[in-house]
Order: sequence, then structure tokens, then C-alpha cells
Amino acid sequence: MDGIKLINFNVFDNGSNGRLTPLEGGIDIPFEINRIYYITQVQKGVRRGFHSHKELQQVLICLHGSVKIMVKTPVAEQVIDLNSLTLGLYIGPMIWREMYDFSPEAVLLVLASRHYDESDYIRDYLEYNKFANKYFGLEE
Ligand code: T46
Repeated sequence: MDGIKLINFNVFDNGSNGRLTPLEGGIDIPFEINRIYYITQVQKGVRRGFHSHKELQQVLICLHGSVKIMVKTPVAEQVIDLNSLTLGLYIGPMIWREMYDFSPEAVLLVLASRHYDESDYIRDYLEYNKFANKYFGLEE
């Protein structure tokens, strides 16, 4: 699906000494990182997200447990099961997202290209559809 991609991170495996996964902005992560946040303690049955961003790019990594991410445009929809420390989901601008099925004690880490800015959010689906049709060249 256009606008998203899965990234497999490099792992330095030192056997019984453990594993190290480095994430460098502009190298492993396809943008400079300006913000980091994490989502925890999401109860069973809760669904979060329900929005798109006009410009923000993000990479989501499930550091512990698992979570499903539904990503959607006016022409495509996909569900990604995030359940690995070495897997990142890149989400570009103008992609609707919803996160659900958080396992107990799931930790969802998010690396973001910009500082928090509420005016970058589109939280109304009808408004999103209008903007997204233009963005993806689906109507005049
Ligand atoms: C996204 C998904 C994956 C801040 O004050 N600063 C921040 O950096 C963020 C991300 C949120 N907030 C405040 C705004 C709300 O009052 O935290 C509250 C919860 O945010 P929101 O309802 O947007 O959370 P989610 O889980 O629906 O969405 C978040 C991100 O906002 C969003 O960019 O892509 O995680």
C-alpha cells in the first residue's frame, strides 16, 4: 500500500550478552527524529487513533507484546500485526490509522518527524476523505 512500509532493523546479536538494535534518524528511520512517545496500559477492547496527519511521518515499533495497526486511504486498507522489536511500521502523511488488540502490557513506541502540533491532525473521517482524495489525485 502506498504511503506505508515495513522496516526490518539491524540487530547486533551478542549471544548470551544480549541483542542491540540501533535506530538512527535519516538512516534506519527515513526522517530526522524530532519526537518520541510511547503508548502503554491500553485495556482490552480499546481502539485508539482514528485520525490522519497532514505532514507528519512516523515509525511505530511494538517493544513488548503485540498490537494491530489498521492503515487506510480512500483506495486501500491494510492491517499490520506489530509484534517484533526489530520491525518498524513507517506511516507517511495522509494515512488514516487505528490501533487495536493491544496485548496486556504492550508497549508501542513511536518515532515522529515533527514536534506535536494538533493542527497537523485530521480527526474527522469525512474531512480526511476529502483531503485524501485530493492528496492521492483521485478527484479534481
Ligand atoms: C498517532 C498514533 C500512533 C501530546 O500532548 N503530545 C504528543 O506528542 C502526543 C502524541 C499526544 N499528545 C496528547 C494529545 C491528546 O490529548 O496526548 C493525548 C492523546 O493523544 P491521541 O488521542 O492523539 O493519541 P492516539 O493514541 O490516538 O494517537 C497517537 C498520536 O497522537 C498519533 O500521532 O499516529 O498515536
